[in-house]
Amino acid sequence: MANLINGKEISLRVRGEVKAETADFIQKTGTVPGLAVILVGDDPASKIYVGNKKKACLEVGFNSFEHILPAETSQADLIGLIEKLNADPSVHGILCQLPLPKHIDERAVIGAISPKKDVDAFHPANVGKIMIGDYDFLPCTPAGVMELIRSAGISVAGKKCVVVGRSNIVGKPMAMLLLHENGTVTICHSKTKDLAAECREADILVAAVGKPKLITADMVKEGAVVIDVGMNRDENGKLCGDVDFSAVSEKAGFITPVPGGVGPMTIAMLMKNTLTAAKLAKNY
Ligand code: L34
Repeated sequence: MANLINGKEISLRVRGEVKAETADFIQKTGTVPGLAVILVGDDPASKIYVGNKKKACLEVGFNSFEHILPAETSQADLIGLIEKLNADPSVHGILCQLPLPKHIDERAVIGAISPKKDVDAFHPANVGKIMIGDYDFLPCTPAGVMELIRSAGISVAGKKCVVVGRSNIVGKPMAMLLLHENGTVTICHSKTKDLAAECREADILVAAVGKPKLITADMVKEGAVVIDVGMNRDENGKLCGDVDFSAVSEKAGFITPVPGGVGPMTIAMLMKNTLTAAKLAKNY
């Protein structure tokens, strides 16, 4: 039976550290870190994630500014709001929850956020900085995965790492962070010839596709570290990841659950990035 990597517990520890540092920062600068979160439309899952972000802000001592806009909001109005937030000194971090409605160009919106307030690290300037290893922010989900691996006492150096999924927000930056820690990294995707064979080579397997039970026990090496980034609903509406948890946990050495794995870490890392943004704004 695999060791469970408990994201809920680890995220609690990280948020506790951010809370203590925030109290110190406020005392020394008189500035309260502020995070603005924009949600366009009423996707039920996004509403839960945004709600969890607000709760975390209040818990660590940040100001939380929520902007809930109707699904019909125009791209120009959304970018107008972002420009206002860029200029607002009480806002240190800006996050526009994805996905956006189809009529809005995600790239244009991400590009409108000031790189200094881009606590998702999705802006091309920040993506480029990550690529060369000289960055202020790391994207929250991949950074959360690295923290889970570190907290479990697992070293990445020299390990075979397989990332399944190549999205700009998880798969690609995930591969880069594992590479920075000296992993030997393979990225798999829908055109990969033999996904099962690639996965079986992995000492560290990260699944970030969005397909329930894509990763089955036969695709996992005995004793491997399995990180499940998937956030899906199964046929009964129950939350599940990309990994067939019950079967894979018999074979893996370490495994993360869904819920209570990567999700809470994404939010903890967002808190860390927001504090970093506030420090940068204050030259602290
Ligand atoms: N801009 N858009 C932007 N930044 C992000 O970092 C995100 N992401 C992803 C979706 N869109 C985004 C998130 O916030 C995914 N994501 C996210 C955040 C939190 C949780 C899941 C996904 C989370 O709190 N998960 C809980 C369960 C929540 C539930 O009950 O549904 C967990 O324990 O996994």
